[in-house]
Amino acid sequence: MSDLSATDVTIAELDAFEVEFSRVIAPLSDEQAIRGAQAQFLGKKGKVAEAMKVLGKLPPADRPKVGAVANRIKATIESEVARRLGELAQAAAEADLARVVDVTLPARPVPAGRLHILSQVRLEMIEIFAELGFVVADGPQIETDWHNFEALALPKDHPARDMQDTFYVSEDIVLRTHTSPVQVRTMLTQAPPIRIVAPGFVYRRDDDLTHSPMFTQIEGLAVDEGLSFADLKGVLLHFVKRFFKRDLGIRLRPSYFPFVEPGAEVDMQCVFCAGPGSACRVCKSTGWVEIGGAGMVDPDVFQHVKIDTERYTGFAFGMGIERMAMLRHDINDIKFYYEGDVRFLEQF
Ligand code: FA5
Repeated sequence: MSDLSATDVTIAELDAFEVEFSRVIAPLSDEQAIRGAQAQFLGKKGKVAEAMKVLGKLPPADRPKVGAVANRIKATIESEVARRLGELAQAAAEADLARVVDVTLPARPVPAGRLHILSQVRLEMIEIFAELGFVVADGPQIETDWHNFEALALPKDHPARDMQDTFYVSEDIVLRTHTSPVQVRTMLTQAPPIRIVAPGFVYRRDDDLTHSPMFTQIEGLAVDEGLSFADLKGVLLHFVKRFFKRDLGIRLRPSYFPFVEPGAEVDMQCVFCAGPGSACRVCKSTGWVEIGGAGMVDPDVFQHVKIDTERYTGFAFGMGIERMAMLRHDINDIKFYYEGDVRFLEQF
């Protein structure tokens, strides 16, 4: 056997650390112990450092070779430590998962937003009228006195103005008290035939269980040659049957709105009781509930918007959307709509 040089001995010693380290680390199963083993070999006073102390005594030409072996051993040990720590972390994560997640449990519902009940009802109403050829029209909520009242045959100091107690912004500007000014705006900008529905917020000094200072109405207007009261009744009857998905009747009670002639209050059969006589808090045992106003467009209004009264007739109607939603879903206080309580809103 030839004599081994000091260089060969050092390299053999370093090589042996690789095997030794594998043996030391194999049974270890926690991070601290593994880090300890790493320090035992690679620490400042570790085995590799100790072995490298002889470097200064080796022939200068051999030193790079020994250094390279030392670096390789260092890299091998470090990568082995990283691999083992990775395995430990993975096993810990899996154990955690197995403990926390029972995949057989039913899923928790994810809370999802939805349309407000008034929006749902508004869209449904629009859809039913759209089937009859009505398109949506819009108008401002801050409205001129002229559009809201005067053009609708309600001149200043007309007693019927008191029917809708008004929020005035200035002498000539109001928060619209109904959606009827959209009739005026539409007729000023479109020639007949006209068929529109106009949903939107309106404002009145009004506040009780079924009345709110801000609420929503939907207006309907049709102007064409030969339209009659029978057409109005047909549209409203169709709407009520479609909206409540029941064969309900309507009745038109003579009433006064200055912008229609003849004018009527629209009643529908009560959805909550078996008719007159049964104890019902909604219709107060009459069997009928009021849902809005309607009538034939007054020639006075046509004159304001310059539509030929000889050639055209028209009908109009206006309903409260809160009211329709109350009847549809048995809601007994109008404030529920506006309070934003999710326990209420989630029911729809
Ligand atoms: C009107 O506002 C008329 N512009 C309707 C109309 C249009 C008549 C076209 C003729 C032709 P009225 O004031 O009755 O009418 O209101 C209509 C509906 O709005 C009522 O039936 C009711 O359902 C609803 N309503 C009225 N005031 C309030 C309020 N303060 N809060 C909630 N809903 C209301």
